[in-house]
Amino acid sequence: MAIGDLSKQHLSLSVDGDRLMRRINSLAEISPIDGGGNCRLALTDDDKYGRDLLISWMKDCNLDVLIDAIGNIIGIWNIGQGAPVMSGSHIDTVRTGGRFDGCYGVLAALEVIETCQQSGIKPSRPLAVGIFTDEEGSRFAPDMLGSLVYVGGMPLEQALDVVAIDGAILGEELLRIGYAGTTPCPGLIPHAFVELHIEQGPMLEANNVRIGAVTSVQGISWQEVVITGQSNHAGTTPMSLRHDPAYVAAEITVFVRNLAKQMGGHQVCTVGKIDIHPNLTNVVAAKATITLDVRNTDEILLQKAESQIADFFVGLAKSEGVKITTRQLARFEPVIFDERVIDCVEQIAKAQGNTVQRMPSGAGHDAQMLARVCPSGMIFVPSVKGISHNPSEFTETIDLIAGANILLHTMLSLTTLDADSDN
Ligand code: HGY
Ligand code: MN
Ligand code: MN
Repeated sequence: MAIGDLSKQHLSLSVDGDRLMRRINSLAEISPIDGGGNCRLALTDDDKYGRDLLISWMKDCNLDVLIDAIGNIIGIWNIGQGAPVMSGSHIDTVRTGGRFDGCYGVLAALEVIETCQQSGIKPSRPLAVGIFTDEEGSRFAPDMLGSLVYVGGMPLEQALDVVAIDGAILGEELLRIGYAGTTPCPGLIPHAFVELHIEQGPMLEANNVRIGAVTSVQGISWQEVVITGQSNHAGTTPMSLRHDPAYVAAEITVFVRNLAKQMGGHQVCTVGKIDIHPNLTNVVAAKATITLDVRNTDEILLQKAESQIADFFVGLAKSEGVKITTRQLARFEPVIFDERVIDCVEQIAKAQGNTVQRMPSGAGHDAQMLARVCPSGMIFVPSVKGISHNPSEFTETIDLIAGANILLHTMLSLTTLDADSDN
């Protein structure tokens, strides 16, 4: 897709970088943690305070604000006709999050709309910014839960019944923080969707490239694995008589790491959580609960990894005399973005004098859900040292503003995207 006429007419138009940075830093003052990041787990009070702040900024821009039944917030500048061009992301964080993951994309989208409003531009379509509930999935699995419900990928009732890692019920938490909205799910289908996000990986920095025109999002498989053995005395129980879940958890952790190394390519495997019970020095554990995060850009290879892990569990349960049960927490196939959106991002990035490369996303994003219902894509800016899901997550201001300007012109271009033209 070529750069849209509206964008061409206003190529000199750019965002107010100071205003964008002020908002990123103001939002980061809610639930700060050491190291400059945030802990704003989905549907906690801190998430509510962040939501409240964003809605106040949306209202300052005279947006129509909708809150849907899963708590997604959609701010719409109702100009022009038809379905909106939408951008957005999330403001919930992992427990040790940075200030840019998700928040940058939401605030850049708001900045784009405010810039257009102030410039007197009259897009032919509404422009919208979405804040999707529980993108991280850290508290309520799966990740991208809000955008999944938004596009009809999970029934609302099923989502409202999800139990958090702390035992809370999602629907009750929505009511408690006052974000059980009345707008129905699935939501308004955008004309097109584009998400701006930090890369959260090392590729752009390593290649000394400023912008990523994201081509796809890799497949994601999350499992909770519960290992039940026999609790016993650490001093009296001979090694040959043990059925030790802590040991089995360690074996699984080593196995999945070696599997990823052996498969190579984009294969990644992570044991992020290990809970041992009773978690005492002189007690052979009764139970261990771990989580597996397994990803690959190739669905067949992802399935291969999953089946090798399942086979390993069968052998291990037998040899160690333990019971291993699994629960799927998330399973999303790889998603390919719309060629026209990728093309548009790439052309605009170049037209604005940036280095740009096409690349897959290692992280999951709300855009991968919106891609189920409309032409979608993503724009990446570099993460310093490739670090994210870590309070020290950082992106240079010049890159943040460059990304926002590409978002501005991509959204304007997408207002003239012919939905019927070939992808
Ligand atoms: O898990 C992910 O990739 C995203 O951060 N939710
Ligand atoms: Mn994110
Ligand atoms: Mn994240």
